[in-house]
Amino acid sequence: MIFDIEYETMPREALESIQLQRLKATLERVFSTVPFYREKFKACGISPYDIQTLDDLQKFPFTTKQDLRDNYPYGMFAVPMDNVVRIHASSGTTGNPTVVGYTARDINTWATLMARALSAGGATRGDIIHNAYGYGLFTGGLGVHYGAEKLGASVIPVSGGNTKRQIIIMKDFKPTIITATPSYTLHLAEVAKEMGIDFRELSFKSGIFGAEPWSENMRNELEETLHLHAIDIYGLSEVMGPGVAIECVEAKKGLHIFEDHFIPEIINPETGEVLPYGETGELVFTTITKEAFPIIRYRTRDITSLNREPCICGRSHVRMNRVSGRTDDMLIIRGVNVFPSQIESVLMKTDVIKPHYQLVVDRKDQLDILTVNVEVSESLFSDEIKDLQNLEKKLSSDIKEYLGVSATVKLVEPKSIERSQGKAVRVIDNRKK
Ligand code: DLL
Repeated sequence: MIFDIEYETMPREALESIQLQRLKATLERVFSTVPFYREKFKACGISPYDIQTLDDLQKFPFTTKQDLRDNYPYGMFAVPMDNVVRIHASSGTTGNPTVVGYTARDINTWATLMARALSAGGATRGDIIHNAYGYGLFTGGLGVHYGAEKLGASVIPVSGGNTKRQIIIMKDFKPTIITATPSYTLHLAEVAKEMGIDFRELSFKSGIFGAEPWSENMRNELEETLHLHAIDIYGLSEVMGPGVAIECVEAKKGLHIFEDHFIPEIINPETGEVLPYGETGELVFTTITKEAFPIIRYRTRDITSLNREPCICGRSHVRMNRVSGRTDDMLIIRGVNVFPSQIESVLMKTDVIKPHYQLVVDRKDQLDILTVNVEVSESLFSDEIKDLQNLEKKLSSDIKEYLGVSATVKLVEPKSIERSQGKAVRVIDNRKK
């Protein structure tokens, strides 16, 4: 179902005219209210009043995570704190967290976009949504929550953790939609099994999975194991939170970006050059309706490409392909670029492999050593050592063949890799220690 038929199916020309008008207003506002933008625009010799076409946006400078950290905590806010009704922050492993704010109108916009997103993923007012994204400074829990209420669905604000209780709730409350990270959902399924409950017999019809990269092969695994439509949802706190883009249940092929609120660009991460439609590079966003925390040409570090082909669902908004990884997650192993999700794709081609894996990188005698620890099914692990060794060799050679990188694959006991309640930790890079 399309939640907002007018905006979501708007013909390109009308959409671009709205984008231009909103973009101008946003640029003018940040110029007059945020010293950071004013100084940056002046240093580049550009004025928001010069903008004539959408392409003129390319003349404006990028904003980076470092800029947000430098202006910690509230330096990039475009409204007085009196008007801010909510604050979120991303933890970040290094440096200051990034802090974002919302006015009451921003919260309403976000709820509407999340209602659109949930609808695109198959939810209706009749659904019961088991929301296992974490509630708190992370945007996942509250973002989905407000959207579910806006849609008129019933939301169970279960948050992450307390896994056994979640299974009982799923059995008794009969939710029809689950919202969680894909990795935590697999953990839920695993714990359900231990408790003698088959996920496939629960009442789920869709799972709205995001907040971390996951592969197409992982989708197949999720759909088979859980017996539901596995839908990819994307977002980031700096731009809003979840609901910046989502796949439609009809096509499940690329995520529609809500272009009446966000302008996407793809750039070459090394040179900053804007790339044509279809090419792969770093995703950059400009928000055009946000009040408290507008952001101009934000470099997300996420790698993807854009697709303008019409979609069978009728939405006119551009689609971004599945995010394959982040520029800062990319491992360089003896000069070869590798994303964890590419390794995941190779591993998941084999039936006996469970989707729990971790990459460990070490450096010995100036050489990078990549070890892939991956769990196998219970039955296989109790099989003969020789079978395990053969499978390890086969997986190593598949990784070499598909990705051109040498890796030692180690099959490990089921449940030996630590489970996360939110975003999975896929890489341990000991070179950085
Ligand atoms: O992860 C917001 C979110 C919550 C999205 C729930 C979807 C569902 P942050 O914590 O700020 O916000 O992290 C944003 O997570 O730049 C991507 O690198 C990654 N990410 C988010 N969604 C996806 C996805 C939330 N579907 C960062 N596929 C982003 C791949 C994703 N990566």
